[in-house]
Amino acid sequence: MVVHEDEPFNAETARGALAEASVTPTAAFFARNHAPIPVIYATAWRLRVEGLVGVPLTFTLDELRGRFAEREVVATLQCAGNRRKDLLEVRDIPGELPWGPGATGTASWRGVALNDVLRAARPHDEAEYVAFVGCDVSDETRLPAGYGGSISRRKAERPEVLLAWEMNGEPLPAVHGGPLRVVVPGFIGARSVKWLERIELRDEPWDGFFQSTAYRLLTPEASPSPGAGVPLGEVALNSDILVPDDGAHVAAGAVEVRGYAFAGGERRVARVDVSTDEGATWTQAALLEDHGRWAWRLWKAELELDPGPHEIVVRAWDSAAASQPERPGPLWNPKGYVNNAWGRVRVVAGG
Ligand SMILES: Nc1nc2c(c(=O)[nH]1)N[C@H]1C(S)=C(S)[C@@H](COP(=O)(O)O)O[C@H]1N2
Ligand SMILES: [Mo]
Repeated sequence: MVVHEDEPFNAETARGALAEASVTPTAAFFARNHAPIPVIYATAWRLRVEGLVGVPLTFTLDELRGRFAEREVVATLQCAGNRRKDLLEVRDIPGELPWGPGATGTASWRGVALNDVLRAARPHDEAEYVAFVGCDVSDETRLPAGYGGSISRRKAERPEVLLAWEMNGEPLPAVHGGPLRVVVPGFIGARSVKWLERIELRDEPWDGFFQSTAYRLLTPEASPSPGAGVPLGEVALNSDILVPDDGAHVAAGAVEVRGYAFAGGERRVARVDVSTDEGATWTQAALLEDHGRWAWRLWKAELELDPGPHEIVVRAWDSAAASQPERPGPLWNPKGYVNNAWGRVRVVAGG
């Protein structure tokens, strides 16, 4: 892993490790934390469901497991700051971590459908948003409030949105939100709130820092403030090259190129192309294992490289026939979110 910060712990998966399996091993899975990992005593932990509901509820983990049907979803999590590094080359973004392409990963998550729990609480009609609040407190907010975020009730009621206590068949590790986290497939990682303690049904989006001020897309000249810009939800279609590594020396001749492509929201990855001539000509990649609509696709392609330096680029297409912008420059924004430009690595082929 590439560790960006020890406290709070922030680390991404190295390119090569990410390419090894289409379900990322838990030990290699990126960690994005805005605050120190909270210490939670499982026996004292409770989940509360409240706000605009007819029946406020409180659960222990055993009660949650005993009362609702268990479900499993293979889903990709991706931080909105993934690949910020390329945006930083355009202009500095003080105070934000320089994520490469490894602030993403795919796991199988097991838990209960959020919707089953919501139904038990009988939400009022005007409850249009579902907010999630964890128990970690970040210095960034300058307020004694836990990390939180919200999604629309429409998304919250979909069967893929889980309250998960298991990751890749093991109890959810503390660093990934154990004992319980939300998993919102297709949405930016920030909405998959870890160390979940409270679900609040609301007639407005969550008003905490990480919904109102952070994780919003601003124009280059705007500055982050509550309500400014567009709140991020669905992940934008993106792809990158994982093998060979950026800066690698490879043998000239046939070179295997591998990477990922992820279409957020409800879209699917339809096609992936790679190029060694800046997109003048493209070679179509083969899509590997399909883990269903909420997971990325790893892909591979074979390219012929003459001796000398090369830049390999990748672009994906989604099921709505959308593709990716060529350059990160026009995507620059003050917090450095959503770099969905073509993936690029520079390699040197040896004769
Ligand atoms: N309580 C809490 N939940 C959180 C965060 C956090 O700092 N605190 N970080 C969010 C962000 S920005 C991302 S990208 C994902 C990362 O999940 P992971 O650390 O399991 O990879 O968790 C989200 N949930
Ligand atoms: Mo994130």
